[in-house]
Amino acid sequence: MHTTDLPTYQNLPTEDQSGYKCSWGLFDKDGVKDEVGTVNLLTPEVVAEAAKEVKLGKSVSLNWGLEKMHKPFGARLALNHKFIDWRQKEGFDFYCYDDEVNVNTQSGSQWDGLRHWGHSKTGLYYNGVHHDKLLQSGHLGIEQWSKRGGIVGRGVLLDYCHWAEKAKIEFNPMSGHKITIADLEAIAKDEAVTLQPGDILVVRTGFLKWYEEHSEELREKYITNGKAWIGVEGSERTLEWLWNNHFAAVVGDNIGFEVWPPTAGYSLHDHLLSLWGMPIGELWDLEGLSEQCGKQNRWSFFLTSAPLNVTGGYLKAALVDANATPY
Ligand code: UVW
Repeated sequence: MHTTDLPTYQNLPTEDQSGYKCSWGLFDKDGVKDEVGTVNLLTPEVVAEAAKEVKLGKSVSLNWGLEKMHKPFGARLALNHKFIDWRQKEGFDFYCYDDEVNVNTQSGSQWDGLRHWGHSKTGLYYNGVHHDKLLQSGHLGIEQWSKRGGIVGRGVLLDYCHWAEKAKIEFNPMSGHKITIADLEAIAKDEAVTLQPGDILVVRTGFLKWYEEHSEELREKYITNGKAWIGVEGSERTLEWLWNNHFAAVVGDNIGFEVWPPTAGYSLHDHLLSLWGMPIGELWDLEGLSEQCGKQNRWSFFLTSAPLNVTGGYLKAALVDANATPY
């Protein structure tokens, strides 16, 4: 479906059980249920247009070090990294090491896939698959995004952290500090960017910067055992704005993109992942990108990402190998 054919937020159908606006069925084709959600908006035309963002050909990695989050929130597994020395193996005389990595994919830069989150009230995942049937169904596996060529398009960085510092707005990333749509609109104006349908919205909150600048003790207090983080506010206005801009995906440098704890009824995970099929990128390293965009005073770029290619199964989310090419 082309973005011009999409209904406005007000005209989206209402999902029967949750009572909320929902995109299920919009991207179905020839009677086949859609598996990739708003990634459908990354059409060849949108990608070709996005490639025009490349001016100088310099790229910035958005992939935070896998080993960085030492003690993740919610007792999620941190990186366990093993080296395999082939010299120790019987019958081989290579000089060679392999790596084995074991990690909860939510503990680092990742996309929340459509199998990660069902609606809190109904247990329904994108396009109506129930939690209890999901793993047997084979639907909504992260590999579907790989099959269509990964996630590639025009990224736009709305740099809240940079803007707030400039405007002398004090905020604590380890609190339920809400980034509102009025803030995001003010930032877009300040950066002189015009949002386009099919854009990948990238919001730098300052969460990851805080992490890098604080001790293990404070990280443990406010993240491992934390209860509140900075993020985008959940509200009717937020839903309307995110949908009506027809973003293909959203990304943050924080744990959940949205503020935590979420506002009752307005969990963006519920609405974006379950009701719209919109990927949420989390814990992306936006520090280098912010620096480069600031230097050039140019806040849009060509963004490529290769989600972890593992077929359905029990996978909740994808590691991300993402780069932005702002120059
Ligand atoms: C939160 O924990 C807020 O989100 P996720 O499960 O996507 O990390």
